Amino acid sequence: MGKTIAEKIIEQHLLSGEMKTGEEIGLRIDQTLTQDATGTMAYLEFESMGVDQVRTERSVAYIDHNTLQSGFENADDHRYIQSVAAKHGIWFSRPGNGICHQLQYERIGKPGKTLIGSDSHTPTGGGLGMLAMGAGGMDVAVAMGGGAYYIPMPRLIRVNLKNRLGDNVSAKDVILEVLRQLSVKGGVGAIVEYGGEGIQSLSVPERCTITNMGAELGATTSIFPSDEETRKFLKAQNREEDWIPLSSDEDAVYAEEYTIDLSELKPLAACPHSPDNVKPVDELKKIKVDQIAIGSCTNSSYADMLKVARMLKGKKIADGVSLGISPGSRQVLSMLAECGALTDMIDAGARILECTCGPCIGMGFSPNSGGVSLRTFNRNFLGRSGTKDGQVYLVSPETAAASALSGYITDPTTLESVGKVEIPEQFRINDSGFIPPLPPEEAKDAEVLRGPNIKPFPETHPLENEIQAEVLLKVGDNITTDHIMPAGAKVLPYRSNIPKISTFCFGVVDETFPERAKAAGKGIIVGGSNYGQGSSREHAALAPLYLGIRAVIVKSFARIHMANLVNAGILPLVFEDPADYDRIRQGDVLTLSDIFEGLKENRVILHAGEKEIPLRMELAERQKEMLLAGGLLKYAAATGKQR
Ligand code: MIC
Ligand code: SF4
Repeated sequence: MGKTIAEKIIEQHLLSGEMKTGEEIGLRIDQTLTQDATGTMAYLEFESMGVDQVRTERSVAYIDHNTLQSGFENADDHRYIQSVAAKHGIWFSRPGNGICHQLQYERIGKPGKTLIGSDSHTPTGGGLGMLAMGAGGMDVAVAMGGGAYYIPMPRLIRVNLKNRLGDNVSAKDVILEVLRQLSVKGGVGAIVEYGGEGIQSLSVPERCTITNMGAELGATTSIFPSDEETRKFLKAQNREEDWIPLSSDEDAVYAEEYTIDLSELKPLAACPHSPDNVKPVDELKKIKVDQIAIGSCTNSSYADMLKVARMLKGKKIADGVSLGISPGSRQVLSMLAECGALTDMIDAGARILECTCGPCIGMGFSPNSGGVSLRTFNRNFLGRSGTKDGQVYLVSPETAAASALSGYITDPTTLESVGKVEIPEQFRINDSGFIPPLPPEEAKDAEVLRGPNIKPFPETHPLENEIQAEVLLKVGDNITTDHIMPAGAKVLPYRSNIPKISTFCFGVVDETFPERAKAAGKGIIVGGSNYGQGSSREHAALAPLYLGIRAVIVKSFARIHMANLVNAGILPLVFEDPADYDRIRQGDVLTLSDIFEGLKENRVILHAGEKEIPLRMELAERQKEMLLAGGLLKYAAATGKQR
């Protein structure tokens, strides 16, 4: 039987398990990445493992999220990450060098390799033909130490692309269409592979827009073949030797198949507050826009920026609009400067922001109250922009630029075509933003620099046979990690300070939660389906852990968040009958007894007063051992195994 692209890469990296859908497999990891907001924790965890030098082919620590530095906290964290990276064989990417995913595919990623990153948009690398996945910081720490990365073997979804995109229609519209069809849950437990003759017309950066936002499908990852387009891109980055051909076999078998005719696509927008709330831009044209942000790891490539510059050239943005543009990397910014496109943007009235995540994670440039903000980003969850009632629409760079000119949401196909932007023959290469690690002999004596904002890892608890606790919070479906552990300029500086950051836990849902939880000392959270979707931030598990949460009971979990709960020693449980969700109220005292017996069958009975409710566990044997030990770090210390 023929193989899919993902199966070929998995087979070559398989350390344990069988490639049967749903069964746990362990993978050898070639490359890792961290960013600063998740990196401090990941490196503290890595240090606790006592490994001198990373055992991957390449590990990179990027600084791109927490770059505001409105106090000592972020600067201290950057200094800590730089020093810990130098000591342990990890490359360091300076603040200002660019956004991790953009840089990774420009300068580091290689087709056919495995990559995990402590960021949910790590699948961006799939546009280059990598098997690239988002993971919790602890899992990345383990992979840096040479340990396997474990996932349930995904099912394979194939998306066939036909024909070519029309004028001013964009790769972003392709992924918005996939989201419209599949929803934010449609990719859970799956890898999405793209194929068909339509892919030939998509450049690597365009493919990376699609794989990047595949994270919003809940997918484990997304991947494109590595073909002549890939070779062309790597050659223009002076890295042709990193190219290998990679494609699926003719008779490869997929669990689901979809076809999208690129020539029929129209500009689309994801409306507030979910990336799958997709509507044609044409239907939104009466909406007045306050703010526009162009950039993020989804749409900040040179080609994206050039299209925007072409649309803005010689024109002026509408008076009521504030336009912020953040190029994805120093390479993109310097090329825009060199060709004059930057001047076209500035002259049209754009504010040029740093080459960082910036507004995407509420690090400045928040909209006015109730303001409509059009963003070329990937997430529009409630409150993520930093303005709780901000109305964020996710659109293509073309739609963003067209709307900046008119002041209303505008269909860019009604304007003159910006034409196709081809990959340049040669990108501008300047790797001075990457700092290599110290040679191992020098590294031994190198000091790791820690600031006062770095607090110890919270205490975890070995799983007990009985948990009796109150439901401290009951939430609905599609709760994101932005609900659980909000980000933004006020909160992000405390990513290495769990006691402090936990005071913001569930802030957008119920501001009283942290105090109530702390007072109760022990508690349970109840949630709906797709609980924990979105970011990979393990803080969404570590803050509840610190606040005393022992179990989370939901209709279904998002993959990375469930792994993070187990790593933190919190018991994740799923209603056998989703209707039982309605039988529990916030404030109920619940008892889970005979948990050890239950672990054997992955099943436990919940007692809520007179009611008995059957719950399922979706735990691999390894995860059960981890819970019994009190989380991954304790498990690793006790067993001497990294996993
Ligand atoms: C995000 O886009 O939500 C983030 C910020 O990049 C997160 C990581 C984090 O919370 O630090 C992610 O996607 O994993
Ligand atoms: Fe940064 Fe936004 Fe991408 Fe997350 S989604 S990595 S915050 S640009």
